[in-house]
Amino acid sequence: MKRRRTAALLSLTALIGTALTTVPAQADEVEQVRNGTFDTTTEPWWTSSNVTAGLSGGRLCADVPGGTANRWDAAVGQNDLTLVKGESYRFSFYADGTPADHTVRAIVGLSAAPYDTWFEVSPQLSVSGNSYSYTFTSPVDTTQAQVGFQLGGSAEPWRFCMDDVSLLGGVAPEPYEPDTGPRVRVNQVAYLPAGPKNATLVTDATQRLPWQLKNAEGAVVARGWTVPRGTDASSGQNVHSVDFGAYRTRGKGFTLVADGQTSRPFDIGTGAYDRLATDAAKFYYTQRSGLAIRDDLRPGYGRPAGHVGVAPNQGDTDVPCQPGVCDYRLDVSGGWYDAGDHGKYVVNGGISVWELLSTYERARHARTGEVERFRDGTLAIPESGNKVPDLLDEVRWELDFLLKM
Ligand SMILES: [Ca+2]
Ligand SMILES: [Ca+2]
Repeated sequence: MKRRRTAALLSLTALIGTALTTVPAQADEVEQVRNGTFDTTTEPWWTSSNVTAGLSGGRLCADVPGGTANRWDAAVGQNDLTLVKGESYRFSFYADGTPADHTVRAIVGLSAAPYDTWFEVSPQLSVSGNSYSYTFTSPVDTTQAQVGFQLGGSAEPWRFCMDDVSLLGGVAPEPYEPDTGPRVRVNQVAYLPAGPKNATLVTDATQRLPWQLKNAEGAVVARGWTVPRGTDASSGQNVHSVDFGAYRTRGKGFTLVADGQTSRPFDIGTGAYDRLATDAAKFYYTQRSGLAIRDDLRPGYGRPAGHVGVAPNQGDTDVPCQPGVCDYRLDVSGGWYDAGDHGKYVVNGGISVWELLSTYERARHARTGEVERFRDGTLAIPESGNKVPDLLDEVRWELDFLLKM
């Protein structure tokens, strides 16, 4: 037995030796960025004409004006970098922003029209600063590459600082390893006390395994056996299911333990979904076109009015027909955006109007309806306080648009 193990070890060593000698020689890591450390100068970095940049504490700091529309309306960058197709690069930099929570769009792209972008990230910056590092593979051969830091799109002026900007060639790509959490997958929002309670265990095991449900103090409150289910077609993983629906006690911070893994904590209770209907109804206000969205009503989502005949959005107040179909023009401002692409559709909007009006009708007339949930003042919209139920105010915004079409 001992001799056989020794033989196995020897052959493994031989295999490793073979593998090491066949790894291709790696290209040298070469720095592509010039003066990324800003020791004595900001040369050869450029700025857009509306940005003032200078040295500050060994960093490049840029004062960015407020009131620009697009990310690329204010920028700092360096041109004339060389990229080799198929080569991997590590793009890294330090950055900070004042006040907090501004984002920078950092790109590697073409410095001339059509300004192709080959790599981009948009980290949110802190006042105290962070270091960022990414790898990507160049899809092109070029001597006209640019490293750019796009700073525009802010209503308010702010200050951006960066240091240790690096674009290192010849770097092996880092394998992508997503963090999918513990292999015991649960509903992390909450389970309803009287409802079904299912979880999934990702495992190589083919036979059933024991599971334990623990409360927040770590005490086992229920136990059972998993049910092997084979390979899940969509994920390609071998899975077992866990059914702990018989446990109906409310509480916070439960965990499910199986196969040596502990799930993320979860709750069993009724409160987790109470806000869902109201939050869903409040969503429509943020989609309104032709109206400034108030940040005091939707913190973090405030923005100027869109599509009111003002640059950069020229449309909606004087829209011609498709040529050859009709010859009139319409003011079709207002309504709800269908999605982030700012499309507005009669069919999609009509379905939404119908659903919201049905919701209101059901709340008024159904035996389990709660009309108070949509009364005036419930949705935090500009019409809250006008003595009209807020759900009807919101529907009216789209109905007025539909009548213009
Ligand atoms: Ca420096
Ligand atoms: Ca109202």
